[in-house]
Order: sequence, then structure tokens, then C-alpha cells
Amino acid sequence: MNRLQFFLMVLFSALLYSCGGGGQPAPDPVYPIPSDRQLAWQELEYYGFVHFNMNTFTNMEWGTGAEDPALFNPTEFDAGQWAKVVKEAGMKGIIITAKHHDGFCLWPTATTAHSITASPYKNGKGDIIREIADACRAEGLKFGVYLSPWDRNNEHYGTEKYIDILREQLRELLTNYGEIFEVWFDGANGGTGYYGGANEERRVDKRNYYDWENTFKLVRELQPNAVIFGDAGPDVRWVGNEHGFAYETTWSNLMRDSVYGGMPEYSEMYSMGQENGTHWVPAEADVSIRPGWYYHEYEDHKVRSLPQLLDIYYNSIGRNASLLLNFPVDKRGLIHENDVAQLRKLTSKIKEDFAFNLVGKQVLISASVDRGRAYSGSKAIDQKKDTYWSTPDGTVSGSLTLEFKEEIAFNRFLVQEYIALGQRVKAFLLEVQVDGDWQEIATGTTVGYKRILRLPTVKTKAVRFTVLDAKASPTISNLALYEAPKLLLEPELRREKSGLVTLLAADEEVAIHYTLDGSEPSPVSTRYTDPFLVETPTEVRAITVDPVAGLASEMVSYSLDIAKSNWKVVGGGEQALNAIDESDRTNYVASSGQLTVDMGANHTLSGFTYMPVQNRYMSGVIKTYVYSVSEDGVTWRQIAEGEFGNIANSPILQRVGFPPVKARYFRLAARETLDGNPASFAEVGVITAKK
Ligand code: FUL
Repeated sequence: MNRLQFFLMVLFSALLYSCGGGGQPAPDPVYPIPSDRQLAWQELEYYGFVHFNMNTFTNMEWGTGAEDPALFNPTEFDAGQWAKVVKEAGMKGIIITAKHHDGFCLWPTATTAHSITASPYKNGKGDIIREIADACRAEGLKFGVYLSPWDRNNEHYGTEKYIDILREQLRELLTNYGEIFEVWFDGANGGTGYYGGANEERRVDKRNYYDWENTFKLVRELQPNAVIFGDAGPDVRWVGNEHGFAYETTWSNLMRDSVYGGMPEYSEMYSMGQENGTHWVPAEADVSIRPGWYYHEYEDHKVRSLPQLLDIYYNSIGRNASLLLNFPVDKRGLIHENDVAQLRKLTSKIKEDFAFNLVGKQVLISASVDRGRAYSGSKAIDQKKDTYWSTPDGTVSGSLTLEFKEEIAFNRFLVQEYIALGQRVKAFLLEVQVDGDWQEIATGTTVGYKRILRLPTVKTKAVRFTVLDAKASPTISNLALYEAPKLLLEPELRREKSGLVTLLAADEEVAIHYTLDGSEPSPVSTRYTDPFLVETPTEVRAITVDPVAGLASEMVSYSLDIAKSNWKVVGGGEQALNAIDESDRTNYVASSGQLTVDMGANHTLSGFTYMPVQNRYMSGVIKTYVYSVSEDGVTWRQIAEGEFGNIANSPILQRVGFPPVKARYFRLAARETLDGNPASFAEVGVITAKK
């Protein structure tokens, strides 16, 4: 080879290399594909929602619009606290309910008098939107606005004039508060007729009334980088439920022209997206950290548990959706301490779960097929989001195999598609090699931006990921494996009427150990295997243990009293048994206002317990009571009466003590209920005197 030939050869190889993959071009996009603003939004993954507005002060979820602006008066409002809490949790922004269905505006709008300007907050000089926007900016968070199209206060709602007003409100919000990352249009719309709002009689044609096309144009003009959320998109769609769960099969493609905001059949038919959807409209999962979207003191003890929050996280972000987690900011204007505490637990567990990507320990990655060097298997693990493994045109399946020098243990599998070229994967398989044989450990359907599987811990030296079917050549930009530590939470105890006790651990792979004699449990205490009977007063103490890691949870102690196996309700029929079935979820409503129980034998009582109904409506919750006992069911003695203090705001288990008294029968009667409805009971129990 002469010098020229050599030079040409070097030039040629360099050219080949720069074209990527031996000249192989990138796969053609599979339409629909995301816009640039959607791509940027997709990477946020996780951001906070705040419901804070008039309803916070009226204890409502949907206000009527007739509320007096004077009621809006937070005492310690601090958007800086919200921003810090959200930032610390790893969330990327905050969306605020600038105006909810009741029409009250959190900023000094020129469009209506029903706003913060008419409230005592900062003597009518306040601007909550400004304070939140500034706080977000100070923490490096994005800021978004929720603006309810449905307005129960505005006198023009239902007419064309209102559409101009709504647009003007939007103009104010999108002009005066800096960069907005998301504009949230709620699908809940007038015409439901349930709540008798100011303009309820003005039913609107949800599909056409709002002239969305022109409203969207305005958003584009004022905030070209903002995504628009609505049931039907256009940029981001509703996941179809308020539990924060996306579907196992979640396409970002949507038949967008077939849906509209507030469409009744949306959740069932469209919210999971469609393989052949015409537009790119990814799902966003919205869910509140408490049962309600707005703050209610009576939900202070109902903040979601860590296992519930983890389910939400994995079932949204892990299923090709983003997560919009709501905080019902309280009357002070702060995210409540209980919510902060639960969020911190979630944050640290997620950090632990994804602390170390085991793929880094791999020695070899091989692809069964690729479309050239620029699309080799290694591109799926190079930690670069713009490179990906892909196959030749027309090849819609193929595998990536990771081999490890030493055995690894993992229980989380994460995979991502290079979505800039469209969502492609329709079916996949995950296998591990055990003793030389491949064993299937999971199968799945869609991947999309991100898919995470939680799996039982498996040990192996080789892992194989196979795309079984795709719309076109798959484009896999990331594969990761993690070993999440076991969830070592205190065991939960459930008891049946018979006295049968079940202990439950949040993580199936941990052991439960317990004692029944009041002593402290340790990993050598009795190991729980099957439900056991507890018929007499007993202290059950338990821990969960991860034997491999040598770790244990905190201890939990349950004080159980006599079993209710022989208990009967005197009168009240079948439904009355709900009050003594050891379940807080089933209720009994007593038209007589009282509950009489025959325990079947005499016991020495030194107190009683009452669990009020645990649903949002709280109908018939007892406020003041009379408690009586009897040995024969004929002669009764009243032994306690009083008030369940603060039960309206804190409907938790009530315990009342009294001097020991012998009784076979007891009667709990309501003197008054909170709402005047017939007394209701989730559960009643007794405290028997210590022998
Ligand atoms: C729903 C609304 O009706 C709720 O009040 C809440 O704002 C939720 C996020 O969206 O459609």
C-alpha cells in the first residue's frame, strides 16, 4: 500500500466511523414522535402539585363559588417551605391551583373581583402566584399553573364572554410570572348538577364550548416551551385515575382526535394510550399524598404510608408516566409536618433503591444483532441518553446479554427507549442464567421513556433482555439493574373476630419474629409463619428481619384485648356485625343511635374503644356519648358519659377508661353525632382490667 492508498484508507475509516455504525444511518422515526417541549418535559419525571385555594379554608373539595373572599387568610404562608420540601424530595417543579372550580383567583387579576385582592391576606395586596413563582426560581424548580376552565363563580360562565375572561386570566398568568413549564387544564367541568354551584344550571357542551384550539394558540404564543395538560392533551394526557397508577401497558401514543376534556368514557377506553395512536401525548399520573386534594384536618392521620407511596412511584414513573404528587397545603399556608415526614421516607427509600447500578460491574455486553457499531449493545449501558442499541431495518426482535465476572443479586430492572424516534417496543422478556440454563423472570409489554420492574431478588452471573416484538427496530437507550434494600417496616397486625391474628410485612422477602409475653423480640424470637389465635389480653410485639443483611426494623407493639369470637350485637341485624368484626373498613349505621353488645360471658371492664367511620363523608360520627353496662341484659348501669374531643378533626381510635366494673353486656349510645345523622360505628372494643 502506498502513502496515498494508506491515507485514503484512514480517511475512509474515519468517515465510516463518523457516519456511525459502518455507514448505517439511524432508524427512521416511528410516528408519532415527541416535540422538543415534550422531550424536555419527559425528563422531569417527578414534580409536585399543590392544592391550596379557597377550599383550604372552607374544608371543601369542590367549592360552590359563593364563598366569601374574606375566608382566604393563611396565617404563616411560606412558599419557600414548599419549594424546599419539593426540592429535597428530588422533584423538579410545582404546579399550583391558581384557580379551582370555585373561581377564586390567587393572583390580583383584573378579570374578576373574586380574588386575593378581596381577601384579608396582606390587606388585599398579596399575590400568592408571585410568591410561589419566586420561591420556585430561588430553588431552581420549574413552575406551572392549574387553571380550572369550569368556574362556578363567574357570572358569565356558560357564555362566550367567559371564554374571553378565561383567556385573559391565562394571559395574566403566562405573562407576569416568568417561565411556565406546564399549564394544567382540568377535565372536571360544569353541568354535573350535583352541588348546586352558582352557575350550575348553565350546562355547557364540554367538547366545543371552550374553543380549545384558540386557547392553546394563546399558550403557545405566550409560553412556547410550556406543555399543555388536559384529559385529551394536547401535550400531556391524564392517566385516567387519581390513584397515581399508570397501566402495565402504557403507550405515549394517543388517538387524540377521539378524546376531549371531561369525556365520560376516557378513563376506560383511552387513558392507557394506543399502539396506533395518532399523536404523541404521554401520560401524567396525578395523585394526592392524602385522600383529599385539599387540606382537611381530619386527614392528618391519613397521609399515605411508605409502601403506598412506593407503589405510586413504581407504578407511575416505572410505567412510562410522569408523577404529579399533590400536597394539600394547610390553613397556615405550609405543607403539613405529617406529609413532609412521609415524603422524606419515600425520598430516602428511592435513593437507596437506585443507589448503585450493577450494570457497571458487567464484563461483557453482547447483542444478538445490531445495526452497526454506533448501535451496538454497549450503547444501552454507556449512560448517554442519546445513544442506543438498535437492529437492522425490518428486525423487530433481538437480545442484549450482560455477563458478570462475579455473581450479582438484583431485584430492580430498568429499561428505557430512545423515544425521540417514537415508542416501539410491544413485548419484552427478561431472563437470568442459573446453572447454565436461561430462566425467565419477567415479561412485559410497553417500555417507552422508562419502565422499571420490581422483582424478587435473584442471583446470577448473566442477564438477558429480549425485545420480542416492536413496531420497528427497537431503540434501547438504557438498561440498569439494582439491588434495592428490603423494606424493613414494622409488621402490620390484622385480627379476625375469632381472635385469629395475621402478621404482615411490607416486603415479601423479609422474616417476621414476635413475642407474646411482653418481651422484646429479636431475630431469635419465634418466627411468624401462619396466623395464630389470641383469645385473651396479650401484648404482641414484632419486628421484621432481613437475615442476609443482618438488619431489623423497629419494634411494634399491639395491645390486644379479649377476642370477639362469642360477641353478638343485640338487635341491629346482620349489618350490626360490622361494628365488631375487627375491621375499620366496614361500618354499621344504627337508626336507634346506639349499639348493644352481648360478650357471651362476664368480664371485668376498665374502658372501651370507639373507631369512627374512616371514609370522607364521616356521616353519623359520635360526638357525645353515654356508656352503660349490664350483667344480665336487663338491669343497666350508666358508667361513663362525655365527649370525644376533636373527633371531627381527628377521627382516630377513641379510648375511654373508667374504674373496673363487671359486665356481660355493654351499650354505647350517641347523645349527639357530628352531623345529626344516625350514629355510625366502624368498630367498638373493650379494655379489660388487668388481673
Ligand atoms: C379533578 C378536580 O375535580 C379535583 O378537585 C382535583 O383538582 C383534581 C386534580 O382534578 O378533576
